[in-house]
Amino acid sequence: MSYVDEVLEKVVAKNPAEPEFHQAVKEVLESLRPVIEANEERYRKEALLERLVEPDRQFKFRVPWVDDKGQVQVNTGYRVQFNNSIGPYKGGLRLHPSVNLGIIKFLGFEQIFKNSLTGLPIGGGKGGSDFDPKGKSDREVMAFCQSFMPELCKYIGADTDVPAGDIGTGAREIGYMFGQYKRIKGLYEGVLTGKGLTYGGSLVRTEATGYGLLYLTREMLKCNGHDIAGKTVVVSGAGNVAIYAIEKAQQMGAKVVTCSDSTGWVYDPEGIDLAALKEIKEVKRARLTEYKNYRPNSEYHEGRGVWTVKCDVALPCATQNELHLEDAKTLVSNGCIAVAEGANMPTTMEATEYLQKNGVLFAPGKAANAGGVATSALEMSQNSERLSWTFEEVDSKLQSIMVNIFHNLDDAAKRYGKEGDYVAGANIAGFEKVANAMLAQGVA
Ligand code: NDP
Ligand code: 2IT
Repeated sequence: MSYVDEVLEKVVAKNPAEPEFHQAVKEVLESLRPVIEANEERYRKEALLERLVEPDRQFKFRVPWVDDKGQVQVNTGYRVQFNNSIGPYKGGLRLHPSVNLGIIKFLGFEQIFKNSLTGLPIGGGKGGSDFDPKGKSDREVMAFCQSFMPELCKYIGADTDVPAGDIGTGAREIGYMFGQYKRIKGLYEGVLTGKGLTYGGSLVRTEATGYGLLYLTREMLKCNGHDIAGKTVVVSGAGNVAIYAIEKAQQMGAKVVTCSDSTGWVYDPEGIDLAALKEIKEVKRARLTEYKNYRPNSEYHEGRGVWTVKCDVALPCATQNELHLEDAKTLVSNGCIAVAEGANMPTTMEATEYLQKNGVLFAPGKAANAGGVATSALEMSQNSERLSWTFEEVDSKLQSIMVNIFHNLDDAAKRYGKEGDYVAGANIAGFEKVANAMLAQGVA
């Protein structure tokens, strides 16, 4: 049996009931086959793949807190420190009722390669909780965050592990967590990124994932003879990534006609009204059903459906496995030319393969959404030198990082005879740096 197949089998056997983790490992290892085959003897002897798929350590802990009725609630907290061979662990905290160890492990595993692709010195980690911030008062969210941190703070630090936002964790949650870390440790350090601008945050971090997604998408389109200006774009999600992807797409002259949340989706043929969307989601924390009050000519539909809308470019920006094979078929038959993942692993493997086979340009999340974590690393740099850079300075660094990422994965794909396969390119380019560092640092 090939080394890759052997390791894939072991991952499933050793980590039962973690389907998302299996999926993430399978996608990466499948596309690394040519690299592994070229170095099989050495990698086997070094157990390089076994070491790569086993987190350095994982923490699971109780998070008790008191709700507004005086009732004690209990959630589960997680932090998985996956690989720190190229820098301190770095990755977000997801707060969503669906969170379990397998989901955090898939996200942490993806983060290793994503962080490597940024070219910055950050390792892979991820954490979160099954706590649902939706519908909770600010006081309840603070109570949760203040109970989450006393345990989490034992494992993190500016030079060891630096968490940030993800689904359900935005500036409000990061603020409460930072305040609690500071109280417990008595340390004012860059232990979290995505902080507010008055206490060590970086300009552009809020916008970074969505903006970065568009910088990479524009480069991918340009290198394949297309211009983002004038394109019709469909976006899923209505959170941090989706909102700033829509903003940048509009600034680039594209027309974005959809967005969605977990209850339904909006089709606005004249183009999404960004000010209305920001007010609904960022200020009121309300449902998309409200969008029609601002835009009477738009349509609201329950359930999922953004991929049925005719488009040139599709940007999944909500969550994992939200774009299925059937959706991919619809996109292809509607003439879609490019899909770029703002979310982590939003496209199933079958859908990805179908899109690629049918000539759709496909940018995987670990490359396309790397602008968020890259700007987090820029926030870490600013915290270390105790300075703040201007918006223009951070934004221009973000642009070069995203353009570089695209060319790195394009080149890596070409080196292995897989021109245009950006999934393979991203996995190979991300892996090479981490593998070199692991081998250089000995058995660890
Ligand atoms: P937010 O919490 O800000 O927004 C998430 C959006 O996706 C919301 O509109 C939410 O709807 C929707 N959503 C979440 N879960 C589901 C679900 N199970 N089914 C349907 N819709 C869902 O999160 P972000 O925008 O930060 O994150 C979105 C994606 O981008 C995630 O995959 C995340 O891992 C990834 N990502 C985020 C980065 C960041 O910097 N924030 C960086 C790189 C990747 P509702 O509000 O109704 O739940
Ligand atoms: O998935 C991701 O890259 C993030 N949620 C951002 C992580 C970070 O550390 O900024």
